[in-house]
This record gives sequence, C-alpha cells and structure tokens, in this order.
Amino acid sequence: MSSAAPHGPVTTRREGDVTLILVDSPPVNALSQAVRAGLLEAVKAAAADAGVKAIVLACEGRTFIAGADIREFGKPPLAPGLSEVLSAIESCAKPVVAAIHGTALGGGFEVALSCHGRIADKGAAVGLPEVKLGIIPGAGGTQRTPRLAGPVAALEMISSGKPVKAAQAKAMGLLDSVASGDLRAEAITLARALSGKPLRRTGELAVPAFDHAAFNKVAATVIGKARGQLSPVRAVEAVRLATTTAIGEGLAAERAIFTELVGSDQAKALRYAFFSEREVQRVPHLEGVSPRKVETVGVIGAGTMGAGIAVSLLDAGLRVTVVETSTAAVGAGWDRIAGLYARALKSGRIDEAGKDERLSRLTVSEDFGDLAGCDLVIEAAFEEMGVKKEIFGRLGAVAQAVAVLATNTSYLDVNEIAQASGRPADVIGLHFFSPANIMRLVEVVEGAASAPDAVATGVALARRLGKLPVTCGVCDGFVGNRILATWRQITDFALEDGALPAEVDAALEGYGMAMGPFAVADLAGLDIGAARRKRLAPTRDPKARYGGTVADRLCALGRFGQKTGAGYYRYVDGKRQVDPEVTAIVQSVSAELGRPREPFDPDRLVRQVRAAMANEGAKILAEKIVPRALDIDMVLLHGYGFPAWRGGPMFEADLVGLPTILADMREIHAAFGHGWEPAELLVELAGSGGSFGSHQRSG
Ligand code: 3H9
Repeated sequence: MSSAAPHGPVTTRREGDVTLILVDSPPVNALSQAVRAGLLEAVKAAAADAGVKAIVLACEGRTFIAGADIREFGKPPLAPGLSEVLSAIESCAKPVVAAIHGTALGGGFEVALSCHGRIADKGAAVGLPEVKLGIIPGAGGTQRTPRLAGPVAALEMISSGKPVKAAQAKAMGLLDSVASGDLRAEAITLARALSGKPLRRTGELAVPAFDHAAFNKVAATVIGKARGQLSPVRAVEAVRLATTTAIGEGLAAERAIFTELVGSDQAKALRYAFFSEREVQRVPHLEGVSPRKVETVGVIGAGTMGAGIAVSLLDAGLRVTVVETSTAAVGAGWDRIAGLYARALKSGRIDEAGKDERLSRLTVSEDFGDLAGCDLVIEAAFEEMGVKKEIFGRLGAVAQAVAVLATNTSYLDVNEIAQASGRPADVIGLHFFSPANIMRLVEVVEGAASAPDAVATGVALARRLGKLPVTCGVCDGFVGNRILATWRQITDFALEDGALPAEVDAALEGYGMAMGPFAVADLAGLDIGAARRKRLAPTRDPKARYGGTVADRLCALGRFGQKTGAGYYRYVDGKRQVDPEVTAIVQSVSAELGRPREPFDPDRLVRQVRAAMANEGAKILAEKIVPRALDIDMVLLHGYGFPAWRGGPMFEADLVGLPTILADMREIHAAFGHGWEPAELLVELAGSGGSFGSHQRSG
C-alpha cells in the first residue's frame, strides 16, 4: 500500500505498517530549510499515526543526504534547525531506521546517527567532512559518534574529515548492518524487527571506555598538523567534551563552537574553495563545445613526468603508447612505470590483477610512428624550445588528423611550439604537476590558435583522470609558475637582506603553506630554477633587482637539493638540517652585494609574499590569461600547497582589503624598485572599492 504525503522535497509512503520517508532534493539531498521542515513534519505525522509501527528514512537520487545546505551558511538561520529535527527523530517512540546509499555526510550522517538503526549499501560511505569546510559537525556528530565508535576512532574520523566505507563503518559500530540485497527492503525488515523493543538512542548511550593515551596522541597529532587551521583543533575540543560531559551539555558546547566557526574567515574561505573547485571546471567560452573522442593516448618521454602521466592515463582505463628515443630508454621507461605500480601494489592501492590489467594496456616503443593511431599525444620531453619544436614538427606529420597534440611544458611558449607542428589548431598545453599520478592540478593551456574542441578535449581528459583542470592562456609559467616565480624572488631578496633559508621556510609554513620555498626548491631540484634563470638571462631587465645569486652559488657547488644530499639545507637520512656552509654563503653574498643584513621580520615577509602573489594575479587577470580570480586561486590551492583555509591569494587579498594590499605593494616597490610597481588593475580596484572576486574577464 502506498499513500503519498506531498511536502516539497520530502514525501512519505506506507509499506504496510512501516512509513517510508523519502528525501528527493537533487543534486545531493542537502538539508535545505524545505528538507528539514519536510522531515520534521513527516516524522511527527508517522509518530502520531496509530497504524504505523516503524519508520524508514531513505533518499532518492544518487546519494543519501550529503549534509547541511552549504549555500545557507552565512545567512540568517531558518527554522526548523537541524538539531530540532534530529531530536524529534531520536526521541520518537517508534523505531526510525536510516537506509544509506551513496554518501551520508556531515548533517546527513548526523541524521543517520539520530536514528535507532542504520543500514547501508555495500558501496556506501559515511563521514563528517565539516573540518574541510572550516567548521565542526553542528548537530551532534561530535557527541554521538564517540558513543558508537569510541572517542579515539571518532576523533580520527572527525578531525580528518575522511569518509569511511560501509564495511569499515559497520566494524566501527557506526552501522547496524550492510545490505546484501535490496537496501530499502532490508531497512524495512530491520525497522519492523526493532518495533516493540526498547530503542537504542545514540544520545543516551554511555561513551565506551577508551585508551586515554591513544586519544591524547591522536589529539596532539591533529593539533600539530593544523598549522593555523582552526577547525581540526576545535574538533578535538568538541570530541573531548563528549568524554567528560553529559549529552545535553556536549551538544550545546558543540553548537556554540559550530556557530563561532561558521562565520569565521576560514570557513568562508573553505566554502569559497568548495564551490570554486566546481566552478573552475565550467569554462565560460567552452560551454557547449564537444570534446574529441579519446581512447588511446601517446606520451613522448618516459622520464619522471612522462611515467607519472602514463600511470594516470592507465589508471583511468585508457590505452597508452609511450615513445622513447633508444632501446635503453624504452627499457628504463617500462621499469619506471612498472615500478610505480609495484609501489601501488605494496601500499595496497591496487591488487596484482589490477596491476597486470593496467600494464596490458601499455606499449613502450622506440618507434615514433607508433603515435600515428593515438587520439591525443602528450609530449613530456626535455624542457628546451629546440627539442620541443623538433618533436612537434615530427608529431604534426605523424599524428592522425583528428588527434590533439599537447605539450607538458612548464614555462615555454605554447604558441611557438604549436607553429612548429604545422597544425597549431590541434595544439594545447597540458601542464601536469609532479608526481603526475598523484597531483590533482592540470593547467590546460589554450594557445592563440588552439581550436575550442582541442581545448575542451584537454579539459575532458583531465577530468577523466580525476584531475582538476584549470584553463588558461599563454604566458611565461602560465598561472602557477608565473606567480611562484614572482613571490619566490621576494624570498630570495629576504636571504640577501638578512634572513636564512630556515627562517623564511618557517615563516611561510607558519602562514600555512605545505612546505617552505627553500625546502620545495631542494625537493624539486635547484637545476630547474637555474635553467629558467639561464633562459631568461638574455631578456632580463638590467634595471630590475636580481635575486638569484645565492641559488647560483649553490648550483656552482653542485648543491642541487635533495638528490645531491645538499641544497639550501643538507640532508641526513632524508631529514633536512640547517647547514652552516649555506649560512656562510648567504652572508657572504649579502656582503658582496653591499646589502646590510637586517633582523628578519617574518610578518613583513608574509605580507610581502601575499601582496606579490595578488599583484601578479591582478596582471594575469588584466592580461586575460584566465577569466576569473577563482581560476588563479584553484591553481595555487591544488598545485602549490597554498593553504585551502585562506581560499587562495586572490580571495585572501579581497578579504584583507585591496587598499591594504596596494599599500603593501607600494612598500615593496619602494624596497625592491623597478619591476615591482603595483599592477594597474590592483590600483583601479583598490580605488573604486572593487574586488578581484567580482572582476570578470570581458570579451
Ligand atoms: C554540515 O553538514 C554541517 C552540519 O554538521 C551541521 C548543520 C547544523 N550543500 O560535488 P558534486 C552541490 S556541512 C549545497 O559535483 P559529486 C555542488 O556544489 C556539509 N550544495 O557531486 C554541486 O553543485 P553544482 C557537510 C552542495 O557527485 C552539486 O551539488 N557535507 C552540497 O561529485 C553536485 O556536487 C559536505 O561537506 C551541499 N552540502 O559528489 C559534503 N554538496 O552542480 C559536500 C554538494 O551547481 N559534498 N553540493 O556545481 C560533497 O562532498 C559532494 O558533493 C558529494 C557528491 C560527495 C556529496
């Protein structure tokens, strides 16, 4: 029997003596006001209906409730609040069972936690990802999870924000069962079985005994890793409260922390990052353009980058042909790719069959002609214009007419490379980041002559690889490396003016960067920067301050970073250590350049770096290299370890205020001189009360 009670996105249906409450609010059944109101009404109605013995709560569409409606955050709260809905569910005299498919996240999982039973599909996952949005669970997640899973597991789950799969969630005590067949039917059976028995209300359970030392250890790790981000630290506080206070007090304290955090700049930044990550993939001028078909991809070069790209392509189910220049290089290339899979196997990321299946789709060849049948070819050869032009000349002749030809260059002019192919409309840049099989960012570079469908093909391929494509135009270093080159100069100047590498790294790691710039340089290899300085030397503006003397000196000594055991630091057992030899080099360079060494001011450096990034971003926007400030922010967040909780350099500049950024830029100009003038767009927006966020490319 079925009777529908229409209430916007929430409807009910009777299955005999069980009421099935169905949420249907695409795309992800977020808990908007209408969903909350509908749920409350449906639960109350079923509770009052004498013919109903039990209730099942399920969702239509691709997932169970994915959480609070993030778009409502920052606006005045609308009744009913989620806590009111949950207490109606938990206190209901009839059993309520959550039937979970897809993902039950955040407030969605909190709904499930307030039910008296939980059953999930095999492929489902549950989680409390709130810390990733700069908040903590605000409707009981921090208080109910420890009561089911124990405080240590709850702390790990809440402070990391990582979802857990159904089987693991069952083992942790978060689910009653994993469905073996029809989820809803099994949920109805469970609900009936619970009827007439004392109900297990999560909020009424005692927190199980736990290992206090283990809890403190996890807490210390979380706090140590937070590096300025508030939400994981506050999550520790909230979960700890569950172990020391009664449920009512714990819920109130959790709510207070949630309310405090939801209005914070960090939460605003993380919400912006969440939506921008999705928005960046909508490229306005490519709307409606169909990508070309891609099933077989060629890769030229099987070095570190080429091998990583090949693995990424194989993981996505594509056929891959890698071309190298000699028999020895073919063997080494195969070994490199197989080695990456051996590591994946060892870590349990794939199994033996998965490895074999992937490698069965791989060909490594010495014959350039093998690229003829590829739908798309990615060149990952040596970073030198002569080499690239020679390759694209041959590629233009060999590749089939419909193929897209991509270069993985980090800095070189894609237009010049495209011309060398003789078919520039087919050429784009696909700039992967190392290690290419892990890093999410791909800059999809649109040349002056690139056909829109070639660019759309690059975007579609990157998405298929599970990467985040950011489309941009041609300039030296594109978005990411161009901004990096600018602010790295500021850090180079800092060395000459009184700082030491470890002080600069500590300042920027304190700002939230994943790794300080000199530690990164040691990891990437100082030869990369040296090659760039050499390439740009003929066109370097003699009036502009040069900052590369310390780096040049280190390279001259063969200190190329971690791979040579020494760079800005020395490495003992893989650990970086301050090297007195570098201190001496830095000091002598200052003396040679006649620069007095001043006491290092970390706050000033951070302000300068922040302003320099935003200033270069303003130039990138004005030059129409990307259409929106969010494109720049997503590059920095996903490819350069910029702290997500700051939103990105453009978002942060808007938050700080463009007049302040402009004042910092003027100070930088006064200190470093020619080449450091504030960008025109920054001056204009600061003067007019505008923002980067509202500036959009026109034309
Ligand atoms: C919370 O719950 C707080 C509570 O503790 C306390 C409250 C008092 N709201 O990602 P997709 C949109 S905090 C609004 O591409 P997928 C998204 O913007 C919340 N909108 O799909 C996109 O829109 P568009 C905790 C949302 O299949 C569309 O849905 N929950 C929300 O790749 C499709 O999204 C989370 O943090 C939302 N909550 O992945 C979960 N979620 O099409 C956040 C999504 O216009 N969501 N949208 O671009 C996710 O992780 C993924 O969306 C999910 C699906 C895994 C669910």
